[in-house]
Amino acid sequence: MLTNKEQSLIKKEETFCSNTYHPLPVVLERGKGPYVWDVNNKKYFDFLSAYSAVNQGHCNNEILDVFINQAKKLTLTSRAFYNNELGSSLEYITSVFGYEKMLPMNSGAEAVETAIKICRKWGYEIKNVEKNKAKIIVCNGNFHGRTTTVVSFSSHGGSKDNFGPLTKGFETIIYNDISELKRALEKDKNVVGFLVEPIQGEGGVVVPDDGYLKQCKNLCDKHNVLLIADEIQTGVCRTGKLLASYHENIKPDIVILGKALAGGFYPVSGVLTSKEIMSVMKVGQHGSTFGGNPLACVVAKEAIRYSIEHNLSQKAENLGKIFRKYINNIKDEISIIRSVRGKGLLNAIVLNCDESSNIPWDICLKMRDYGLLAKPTQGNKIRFAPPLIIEENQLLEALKIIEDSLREFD
Ligand code: IF1
Repeated sequence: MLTNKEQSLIKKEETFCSNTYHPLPVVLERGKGPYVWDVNNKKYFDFLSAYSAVNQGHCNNEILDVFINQAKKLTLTSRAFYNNELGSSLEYITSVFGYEKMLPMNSGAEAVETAIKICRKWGYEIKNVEKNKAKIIVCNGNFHGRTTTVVSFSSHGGSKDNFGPLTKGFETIIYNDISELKRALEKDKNVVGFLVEPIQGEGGVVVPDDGYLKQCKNLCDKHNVLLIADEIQTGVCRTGKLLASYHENIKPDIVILGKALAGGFYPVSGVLTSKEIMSVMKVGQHGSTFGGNPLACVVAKEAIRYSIEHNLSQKAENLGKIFRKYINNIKDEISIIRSVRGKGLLNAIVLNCDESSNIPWDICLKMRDYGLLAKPTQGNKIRFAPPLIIEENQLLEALKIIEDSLREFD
């Protein structure tokens, strides 16, 4: 039961905000580490982490210090002037990820848009594709954001219907089927890029077969096509490596980062690539008022430094194994569990119910009552993605809540 306070806050949000979401009924007020508290001071494990944006934990102290110090000094200059933080922050971030250049933006969708622009321009100016013929291959079940161009190649009707006319120049292939990519590359010499998520998040945590990305990279190289990895959700240690691409030892031509790049303090995104590819972008051809501002720069630098120094990749790798093993162990006793899948701490439990069932939602309500927040995705799946700073004993406590909740739906 919701308290009067919660009901009135929910009502206010529904009245004054656009109604494009269906939130779980819980009203949050503060967070620390892996926990959030609601307006009644009830504590929860946060197993969504703002869709993997708070990998470093809520209100991370070390990022907070940097954030406050910079906020007192200088927050925004625009790129009309130089600022003292942009160069050194990008020097650090590019060196950590092994790229030469970064184009800083704010939201994830903007960075995807930016990568598409860079890729197309590279196609015309370096690959010499005929004017206005450049094509980018994308995957069925993708999620890359909400802008008009990005929804143009979404496979999800609700994200694109009645937002047309849509942007042309994209072809959708089946994810995790290398023969599809091979066919698409062989049939059209105007392909300039392949945009792919190393693990599909919104697709329901779809982990491709081992070797898929590696084969994609080889095919792209063979056809002189840029492999663009959308690591907005999978990047920054979430899947057990700094980038999910590292699981297959590949270096995408372009990497897109967002979300945890700034630990939840600030919207910071960016496109990483080589000097050669980035060189197609010239003065006046792209920009953003906020992109590359000094506050964003120091926060991103600190968020990455923190993630590396605290070995969040290794933590995600180890704890992810514990998570999947625990669920696999109880799977046979609890018939509502069909399977568990994921990498690192990006996991989903697939439920034995159909995609239109209310059971996933009801399980999330039950977990909420027991003190854990997560949300259904793609009908019959629930995504579990806690902050990576969660301790093993905390994870075991959370797993008990998940188990107890699932048992009630057996
Ligand atoms: C919503 C999902 C997650 C992303 C990838 C780009 C973006 C996202 C791989 C765009 C954003 C979000 C946004 C949020 C829901 C959400 C989501 F459920 F839809 F799939 F995370 F799992 N590439 N993902 O996952 O980044 O512009 O939002 O900063 O739009 O409702 P953004």
